[in-house]
Amino acid sequence: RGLIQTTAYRGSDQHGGQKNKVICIEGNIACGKTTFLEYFSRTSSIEVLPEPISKWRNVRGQNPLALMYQDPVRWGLTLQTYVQLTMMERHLKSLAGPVCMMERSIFSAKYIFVENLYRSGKMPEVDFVILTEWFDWITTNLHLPVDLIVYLQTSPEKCQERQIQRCREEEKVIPLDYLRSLHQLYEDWLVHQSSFKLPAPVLVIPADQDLPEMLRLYEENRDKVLTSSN
Ligand code: DCP
Repeated sequence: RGLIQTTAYRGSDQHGGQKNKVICIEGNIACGKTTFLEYFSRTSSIEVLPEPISKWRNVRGQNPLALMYQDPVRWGLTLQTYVQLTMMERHLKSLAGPVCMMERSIFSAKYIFVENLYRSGKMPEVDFVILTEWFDWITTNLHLPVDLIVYLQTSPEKCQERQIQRCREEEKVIPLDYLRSLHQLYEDWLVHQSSFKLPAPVLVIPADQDLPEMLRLYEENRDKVLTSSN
């Protein structure tokens, strides 16, 4: 415990005692998180940590993301255990720079994806309980601060359109109902704020528009994104 606390503490005190800012970008599958992160990494001097999806598609030659989509009951725990580990790593890394933006968080991994597998009957209770034990231990014993959540709010139909367009092999089996369930969980958590504890204040940006309009909206929200976390 001492070692873990020292590591997290050292990270958060690297900038002359100034607190680091951590901004998490949240939203449904294919809502445009990557575009948002790219835009801010191009136009400001913040550090950006994209979602570790390449690791989820290839860990020592294994593809737990594809396995989970093929058979969620069998492989949901496998993928989500690894997602939880890689997100925890990202949170600890986020403490190394003065302002850091990261794609999703350990919180949405648990409150949205694990929760959805469990509620839809695709994750056995024992798997859910074990993931919950891990999550509770991590969030109780490690310091994983978040200063702002940016929620890119899309309709499930728009996400499906974008997800079909980008044509990621593993995702070809995703039905609209899956995107609808994730959407509902996101709305309950970040908009109605009626399900799980929020780790930080939320800024909602509507994100159904085409790219030029989205870039305009990002620019319009630049100050809110970069300063509301102060
Ligand atoms: N995923 C999952 N469980 C998690 C997190 C993600 O099953 N806890 C899955 C959902 C997607 C893939 O991993 O199939 C990652 O896709 P995202 O939509 O999160 O990332 P993108 O880069 O595609 O997002 P965007 O299109 O918004 O940039």
